[in-house]
Amino acid sequence: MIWNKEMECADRETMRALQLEKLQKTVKYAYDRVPHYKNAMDKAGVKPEDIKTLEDITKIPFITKEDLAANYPTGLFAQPMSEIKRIHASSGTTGKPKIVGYTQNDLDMWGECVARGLTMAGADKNDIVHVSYGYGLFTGGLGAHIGAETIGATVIPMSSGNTQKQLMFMQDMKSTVLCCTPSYALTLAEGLKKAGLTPDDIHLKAGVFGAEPWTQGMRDEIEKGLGLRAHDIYGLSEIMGPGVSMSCEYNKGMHIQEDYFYVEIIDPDTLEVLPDGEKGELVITTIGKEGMPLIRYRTRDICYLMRDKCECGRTTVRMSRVFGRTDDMLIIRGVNVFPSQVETVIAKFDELTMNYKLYVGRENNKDTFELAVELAEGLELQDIASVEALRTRVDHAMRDMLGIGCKIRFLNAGTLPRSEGKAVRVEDTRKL
Ligand code: DLL
Repeated sequence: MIWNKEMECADRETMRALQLEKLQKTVKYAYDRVPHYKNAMDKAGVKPEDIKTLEDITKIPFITKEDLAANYPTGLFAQPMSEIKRIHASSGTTGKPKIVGYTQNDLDMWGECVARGLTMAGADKNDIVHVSYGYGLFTGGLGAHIGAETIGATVIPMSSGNTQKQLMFMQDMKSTVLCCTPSYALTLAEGLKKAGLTPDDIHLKAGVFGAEPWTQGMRDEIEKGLGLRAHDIYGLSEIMGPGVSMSCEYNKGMHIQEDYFYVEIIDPDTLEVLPDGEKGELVITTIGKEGMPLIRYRTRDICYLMRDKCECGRTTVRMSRVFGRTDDMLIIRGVNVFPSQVETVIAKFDELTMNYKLYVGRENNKDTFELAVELAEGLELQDIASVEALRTRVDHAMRDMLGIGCKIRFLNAGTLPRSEGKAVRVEDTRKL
């Protein structure tokens, strides 16, 4: 168990003083060692000594995905390769991957962050942590792994895929904590049911799910299907991987590891910093990373911050769940649509499963928008009267949520491909 009360329960002034000290160090370190920061700060007319308060961070320009691409592969590294002990990379949808380098201290810090998260899930050395995130360049597998090792748990490095084997190990090895994407957790729950088993036949007590947006509806379904308490874990390769933040047992947003990450929320259009509670783009500054420090990294993830007291006793700022990414947002017939809004609608219908896909295209100069969703077991497409009545209700609910209608295609249960990692929810042929 790793609950670092000194950091996680610090009072505001103490935490802010620590953050300022670490921020000042980071800015100077990056300015002195990484040409990108020197150039960007010189251009903005700001020197490391100008950072006198935490708010002075706004004087420093943002760093973006595009800057990472321009410095591919290792141009943002602040240490020679002899000090870089691990490389991870995020695939990205286009172009070259984003390469990230970790020093030994960075890896230790990562272990500590994930360990704090696993502790929020109630895990300790007596637990069997079943890691079904993919291992490899993706940070999910090895990130969960390092955290589980740090708390001294028994780790099962399953990686993703082969659902039947996963379930066999889960039963035979009595796994107690499951780490995977929420969409793969659903696939596992479905596999369990198909095998004629119930949550009572396995031993999971908690799940640590992240790497993709998910809704409360999906959480309810996973908790029921696997008989565990689901926790949300957030992170991104560029910054570290999983463990930047994680939800505790009260499920009121994710506690950010503030002694390692300074966060801001900005309006993605005006780039102004927004107050707590307002939804915008999350911007993260690493205050303690050596291999590849990032100052004011625009994550593209949309969420808001909360600072009210959490019953668990941790005083760290919390981020809401991620509603989507600015670049996941679809603009259909001029209306902004996030897949998570569609998921919220689907979750309201017992007749539907959470297996869905959105198809967006263009015909005769007009956007087309279709939702394909599987019917729950017991309801068949042949049952025309009930299916048509359902279609009308789903159509109304979609219009209420999104402000635009869509074509609805129902599928029999089990038709759509199942996710083993991050689910692919959208096929937008307009971009092709
Ligand atoms: O997905 C790191 C990770 C692995 C996080 C395992 C949690 C668990 P990337 O592949 O670089 O890294 O993708 C990062 O995934 O910017 C978000 O858009 C999304 N994401 C990550 N965690 C969550 C979450 C890993 N809990 C991108 N909720 C991020 C919603 C998430 N979206």
